[in-house]
Amino acid sequence: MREFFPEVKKVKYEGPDSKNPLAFKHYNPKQKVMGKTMAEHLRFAVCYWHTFKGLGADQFGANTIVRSYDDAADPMERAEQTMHAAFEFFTKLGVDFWCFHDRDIAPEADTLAETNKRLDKIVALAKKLQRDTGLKCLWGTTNAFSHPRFMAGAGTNPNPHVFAYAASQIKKAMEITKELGGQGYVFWGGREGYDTLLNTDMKRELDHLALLLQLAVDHKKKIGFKGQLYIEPKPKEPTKHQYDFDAGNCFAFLQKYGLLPHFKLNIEANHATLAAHTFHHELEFCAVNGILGSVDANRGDLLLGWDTDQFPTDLYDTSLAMYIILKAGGFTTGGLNFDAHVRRQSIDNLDLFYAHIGAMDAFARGLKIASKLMRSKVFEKAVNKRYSGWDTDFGKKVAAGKMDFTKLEAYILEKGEPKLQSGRQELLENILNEYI
Ligand code: XLS
Ligand code: NI
Ligand code: NI
Repeated sequence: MREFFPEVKKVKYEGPDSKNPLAFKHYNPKQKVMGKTMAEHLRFAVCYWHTFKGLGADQFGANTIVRSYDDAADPMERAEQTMHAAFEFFTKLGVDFWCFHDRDIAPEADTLAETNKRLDKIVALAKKLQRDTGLKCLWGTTNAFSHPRFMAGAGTNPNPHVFAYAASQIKKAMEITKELGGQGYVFWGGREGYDTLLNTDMKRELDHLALLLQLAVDHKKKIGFKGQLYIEPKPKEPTKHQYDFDAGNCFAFLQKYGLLPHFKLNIEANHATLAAHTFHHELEFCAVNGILGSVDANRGDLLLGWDTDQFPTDLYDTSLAMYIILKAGGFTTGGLNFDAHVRRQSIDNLDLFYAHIGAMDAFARGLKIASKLMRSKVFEKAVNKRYSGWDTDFGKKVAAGKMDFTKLEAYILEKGEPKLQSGRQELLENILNEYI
């Protein structure tokens, strides 16, 4: 068998004192943290698109990265080699999951029927490689945004012919995800938005987007696909305004159209910051509303206003993210998918390994820090204290809706000004630093 990543045999855990850049210092898959192994908590996935198909091209320049699996002249031979290379990488790195778009794994042919035949061929290979290696599919998705036919959207396209194309593509992508035992299926509305309202019927577009999702729910049932459906919010890019702007926006949309029971969210760190939220905020919003599903683990650059999809290395981010995930009871079908790509100048195979190793270690440390926060309950205690007025007889009566405006006014007329209390932000930030 041809080896595509000969530089690395197998990435192992060597502990915090190791100086080996190709070893984990913190991610020890079998180590137990709060009753589960690190691997069970973190459920790491490698994404197919950036990792194997992203070769460094940007809006200003061509590919910079040359990979050996990409050398065959025939597109299907290239797709098969890429699949072999991907499973070699997954195995050497030691992740349990992978994620893909339909168009990442097999190139489009001239007709939908031909394209679907290609998909079947590649999916048979992927299924065999999953069996051989024990790898699992975290989620599949459709690329209904790259092809020119989707320039004005997929579900939100002004032309029903394009809507039908998107539906056909999603149908097939759900079927192959089921075939691969996928634990989830993601909808990221790549061009489901608008660039100018002067040519846009927003009401229709929102209705049609909801309809497409409802048809997907129906098809899921029809084929007996058991995976969790997710929406991945993003506020902008490629369109100026995306309908799935952020978690709050998706929550309202799902409720309005009666789709809430069928969907959870896939929160991407960089999309949160593009929406002027923190990653932490988006995760907490999902957790308190019962829609926390899965995570696209990456980071942006606050000095750049776009989706840089960098590998996560910030311990504050990973610690606070894992803290919320642990508080919410941990992942069930979801996991941490590295929707991230190496920088354009990071052209070596080794850079792909360094990127993933660093990200996995950053989340392993985040998990350890979060478990300490959970055990000490330091923030939980501070928050409970801050809201303790609501646990008094008076607070309970107000919360239960037993005090109308007149009674509340009478209370103030009798008691006067409330006593002020400090929010203690600086102290709490110092405490967080102690844990990190
Ligand atoms: C793009 C999105 C995309 C989704 C899958 O910004 O993050 O990669 O995760 O379509
Ligand atoms: Ni993503
Ligand atoms: Ni992104």
